[in-house]
Amino acid sequence: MQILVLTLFPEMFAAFWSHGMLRKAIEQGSVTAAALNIRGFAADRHQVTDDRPYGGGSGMVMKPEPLAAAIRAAKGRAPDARTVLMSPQGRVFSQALARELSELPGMILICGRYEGVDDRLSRDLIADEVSIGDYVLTGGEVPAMAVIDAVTRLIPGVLGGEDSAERDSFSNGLLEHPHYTRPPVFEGAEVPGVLLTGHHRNIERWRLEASLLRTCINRPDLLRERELSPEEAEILRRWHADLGKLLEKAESC
Ligand code: 4HQ
Repeated sequence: MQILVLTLFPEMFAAFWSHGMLRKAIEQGSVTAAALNIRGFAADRHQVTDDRPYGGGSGMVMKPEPLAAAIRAAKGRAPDARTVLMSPQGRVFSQALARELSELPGMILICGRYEGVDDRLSRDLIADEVSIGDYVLTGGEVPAMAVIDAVTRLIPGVLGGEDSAERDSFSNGLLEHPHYTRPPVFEGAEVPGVLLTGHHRNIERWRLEASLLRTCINRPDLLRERELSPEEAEILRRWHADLGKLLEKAESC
């Protein structure tokens, strides 16, 4: 996948792509990544990229001409890439959207600053708008990094053939089960015994039950939206029966 980022702060991305899985993906050739400075596409001597808002008010707006020139230059370098503006008005980012984007040949991520970009830009130069959530940031750079991180780990070959991307929270609509490593006792807290038995069938069942319990407690909204597997339904029915018995006892109190 070809990734181009348009930003006023390209230096923010240097550390981002030189670490971890993204660095490996780039070395491996599965991903190419570059950040282009929007300022370099401003035509005037002072390379101005912002201006005062029509209609008045506080803050500045990103001028359309440098951004349009930057997007056209990026499209020249990555003709098949989708242009995506990072914006609170965009489609809310999710694992499903990450998967959709991971199937593209490329992404041109446009990062605004100040109050945002001149709205006339969105006409034909911007194919998609993505928000990483309902909170206000100072720029699109952190959202672009979140999108790149979530998307690149789904590109075939990037995770190194492991199945962890598939099992992660949200790829199956449930939160992940808890994880443990050595030592077996940490500050008095033990690792659940079943995980030390080597009984894979029991371990899988324990993990599924732990996933369901976590999701039930922390994110019941996820559980409501989800279609249960027969095994999951069976676990919920058992909880229901166990709670029913406890209630019967409570009612006689
Ligand atoms: N922005 N998800 C960039 C965001 C945002 C978000 C506010 C985008 C500032 C200039 N972007 N403008 N949330 O808060 O994507």
